[in-house]
Amino acid sequence: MFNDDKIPNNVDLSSDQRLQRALEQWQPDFLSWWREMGPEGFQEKDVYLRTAVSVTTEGWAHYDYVKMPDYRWGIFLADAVPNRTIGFGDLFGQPVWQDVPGEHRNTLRRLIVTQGDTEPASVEQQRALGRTCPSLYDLRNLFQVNVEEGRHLWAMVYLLHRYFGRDGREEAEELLARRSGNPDRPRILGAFNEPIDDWMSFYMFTMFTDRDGKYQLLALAESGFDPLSRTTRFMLTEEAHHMFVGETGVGRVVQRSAELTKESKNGNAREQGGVDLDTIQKYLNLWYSLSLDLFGSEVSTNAAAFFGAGLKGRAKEEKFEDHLAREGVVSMELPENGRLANRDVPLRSAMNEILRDGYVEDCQRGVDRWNKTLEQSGLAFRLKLPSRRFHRQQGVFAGLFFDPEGRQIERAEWEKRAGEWLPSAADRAYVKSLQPRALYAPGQMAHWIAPPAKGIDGKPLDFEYVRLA
Ligand code: BYC
Repeated sequence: MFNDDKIPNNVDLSSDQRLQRALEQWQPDFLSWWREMGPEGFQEKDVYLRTAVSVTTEGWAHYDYVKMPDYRWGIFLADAVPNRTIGFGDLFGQPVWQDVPGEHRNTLRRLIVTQGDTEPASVEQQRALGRTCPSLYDLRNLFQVNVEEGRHLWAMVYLLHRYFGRDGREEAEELLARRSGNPDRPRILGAFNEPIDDWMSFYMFTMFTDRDGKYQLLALAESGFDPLSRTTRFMLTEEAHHMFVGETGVGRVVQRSAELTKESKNGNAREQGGVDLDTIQKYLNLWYSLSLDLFGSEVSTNAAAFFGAGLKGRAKEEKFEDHLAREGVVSMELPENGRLANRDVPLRSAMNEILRDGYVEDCQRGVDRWNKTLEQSGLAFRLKLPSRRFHRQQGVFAGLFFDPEGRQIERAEWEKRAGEWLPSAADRAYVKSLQPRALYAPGQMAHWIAPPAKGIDGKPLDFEYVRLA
C-alpha cells in the first residue's frame, strides 16, 4: 500500500510522476462524471461502505461511513505470481508480458476498453434507484455496488494510462463521455444500454449481468498480459458481493412472493400486493438473455484470435487438459439455411460458448436455490432458465425467433406471444407501482420483499446503513 494522498494504490504510483500526474488530471473528470451520472440525490449522505485499502484479507474490506464522492477509489493489483508463464494458446509456457506486445496493442486496448466501459455504464443505469429503494439495507448495497463499479473503472483506466500512452488517455476520456442508453454515444455492449429503473431489474442485473462480469474477469485473469491478469484477479473479490446482492435480492422476492401466493385466494401474489411468480420469471428471461449476449457469438474468430495470442483464456484454464486447443471440435446446434443443424466447431472458435457453458451452470445453481424456497413453501411453481436461443440479439441466433424452450417459431408468433415471456409495459408499470417511493426508516422493509437473513458487517437489520438526516 502506498500512501498517496490523492490516489490510494499498491502500484507505487509516486515512482512514476508522469503517470501520477496524468491520473491526477483524469481524477476531477471522473468526479464530475460521478456527480453528474452517479447516484442521484445522495452525494452528500453518509453511507456505511466497504472500502478496499489493500489487497490483503484484512485490507480489502474496511467498513466506515463515507460520503460517496469522498470514497477512496484506488488502484489495486493482486500480488504478482513469481515466474508466471502464459497458460494457453500459441505461446503456452513462455513468460508473461509485463508490457504490451506491439502486435497485440490494439486488441488488448479494445478488450480493456470494452471491460472498462461496462463499469460506468452500470452506475448510470442504476442512478435513479435510490428514490425507490425497498429498505435502507438495500439502498446501502446499491451504493456499495456503485462505488465498486467506479473502482473497477479506475482499474481499467490505470491500465490504459500506464500502458497505452496517448491513445490510452483518449480512451479513458471516452469512458466518461459515452452514456448508457444515449442513441448518439451509447455504451459499447447491448445490456449496458438497457434501463434499470426498478428494483426487480436491479436484482436480476446483479444476478445475471454481474455474473457475466465474473466470467469475463476470470477469462481475463488468465491473460498473458500480466498487469491485466493481476487487476482482474483483485476485481473478482469485489464482484462476488455484487452477485450476492443479486442472488439474495431475487431470492427475497421469491420468498415473499411464495408467502403472498399462498395467502391469496386466486394463487397469485399480485392479489396480495406482491410480485407474482410469472412476472419474476419474465424478468429472469429478460436479464438472462441480455447477459448471454455479452459472451459474443457462439462461433467467433475474435475469440479464437484472443485465445491463440494468449490474451484471453477460459475461466480457470488450469482445469483443462489441452491448453493449446489447436485440435478438437465442439458440437453445436447452429442455424443453417434458417433451420437448426448439428455442426462441429473448431475448439478455438468455440471459446465464447465454452465460457458461456460455465456461466449457464453457475446461473442454474442460483435458480436451484430459489426453487428450493418454492419447494419449501409447498408451491408447484418452479423458475427456469430459458433456452440459450431465446431472445438473442448477438451471435448465431440473433434475428431468428425461439420460445423459452428453444423451439424455433415464426416472427408473427413471437410478436403475439413476447408479452407472455418478457415483461410487458403493464408488468413493468405494476412492478414500479409496488414501490412508488423509498422506505428510508431503519429496519423497515417493503411489503413485496422478504428481509435479508442478516445485516452487513455483523450489524443488525435496523442499523442506519445510510444517514439521511
Ligand atoms: N453487444 O465474435 P463476437 C462486467 C460485438 S460485464 C454489443 O461475437 P467477441 C460488468 C463484438 O464487440 C463483462 N456488441 O464477440 C457487469 C464484435 O465487435 P467488433 C464485460 C457485441 O469479440 C455488470 C462483434 O460483436 N467484459 O464486467 O468474441 C456491472 C463480433 O464479436 C456484443 C467484457 O466484455 C454485445 N453483447 O466477444 C458492471 C470483456 N457481443 O470487434 C460490469 C472484454 C459482441 O467486430 N470483452 N459484440 O467491432 C470481450 O471479451 C469481448 O469484446 C466480448 C465479445 C466477449 C464482449
